[in-house]
Amino acid sequence: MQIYLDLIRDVIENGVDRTDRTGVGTRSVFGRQIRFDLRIGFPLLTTKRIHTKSLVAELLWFLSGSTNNCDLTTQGVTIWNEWAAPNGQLGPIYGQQWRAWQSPNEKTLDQLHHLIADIRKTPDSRRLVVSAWNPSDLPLASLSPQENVAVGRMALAPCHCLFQFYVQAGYLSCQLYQRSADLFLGVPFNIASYALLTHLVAQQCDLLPNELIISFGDLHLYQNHLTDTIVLEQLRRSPRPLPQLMIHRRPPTLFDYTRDDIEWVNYNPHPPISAPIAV
Ligand code: THF
Repeated sequence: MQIYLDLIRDVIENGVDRTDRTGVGTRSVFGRQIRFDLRIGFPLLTTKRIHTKSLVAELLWFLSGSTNNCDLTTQGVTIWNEWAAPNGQLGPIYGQQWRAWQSPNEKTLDQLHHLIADIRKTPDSRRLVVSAWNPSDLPLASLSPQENVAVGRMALAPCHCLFQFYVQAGYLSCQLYQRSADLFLGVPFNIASYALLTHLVAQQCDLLPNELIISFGDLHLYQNHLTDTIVLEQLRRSPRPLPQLMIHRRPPTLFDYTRDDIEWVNYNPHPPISAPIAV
C-alpha cells in the first residue's frame, strides 16, 4: 500500500486549494489511476486500522439493494448517519441503482444479476458495466441531503459511480471510476470495498481475482485532515505486509453472503487515526 502514501504526497505537492460543496475546503488534483494486483494480497490499508466490520456491512448492504441506514445502524455501523433522513432513508443511492434501476416501462433492472449472468455467458464482453450514476435521481445542489431524500432524490450523488469487469484466461479484473474521492477517509474504504466485490464476483463466476484499477476524477484531501496528527501522522508510518482474504463459504448467489463468510487473516495494521467527516 505504498501507492496510497504516494497518492497523499502527490495531492499535497501538486494539489490546488479549492472550495467545495461541504464548505470545508480541499486540496485537489484531477485524474489519477492506481492498480492493485489482487493475486499478491488484499489491499487493506496497513498504515492505519480500517474498520472492516463497517466495510463488509456497507458492501453487503449495497448488494442487498437496501438504501435504508437503519439496516446499518442496527449492526452498529454509523458511516452513513450524516446523510440519512430521520426515518433512515437515503433515497435512490447505490443499492437501488445496482439492484433496481428504474426503467421507463415501470419495471426495475437488476444490474448485478445481469452482470453475473453476462460474465458467465460472454466473458469477453466489453459491456460488463454497472452504473450508479443515474442523472434523473441526482440530488439538487440547493437542498440538504435530508431535503433531497424527502423529494425522492439521492441524499448524496454517487462518488464511486461506474465499474467495469474484464475476464482474461480465468482471471477477473475490475476498474472503478470514482468521480470524487476523499483520500484520507473514504478512499481506503473504497479500495477495500471494490477489492472485496471483485473477490465475491470472481467466486460466483468460477474465476480468480486479478487486478483492481481505480481511476479518480477529483482526488482530494480535506483541509481539516491536513494536520500533524492526521495526514502527516499517516505519512510517518511504514506499510506492513498485506493481509489475505478468506471467504469461508460459496453461497448460491452474490446476494447471499453474510458477514461471517468474510474474514481477513494476517492483518496487523498501525493504530486507527480518527478524522472528521465532511458532510
Ligand atoms: N463523504 C465524505 N466526505 N467522504 C467519504 O468518504 C464519503 N463516502 C461515503 C459517503 N459520503 C462521503 C460514506 N463513507 C467513514 C468512512 C466511509 C464513509 C463515511 C465515513 C469514516 O468515518 N470512517 C472512519 C471510521 C470508521 C467507522 O466508524 O467504522 C475511519 O476512520 O475510517 C465515501 O464513499
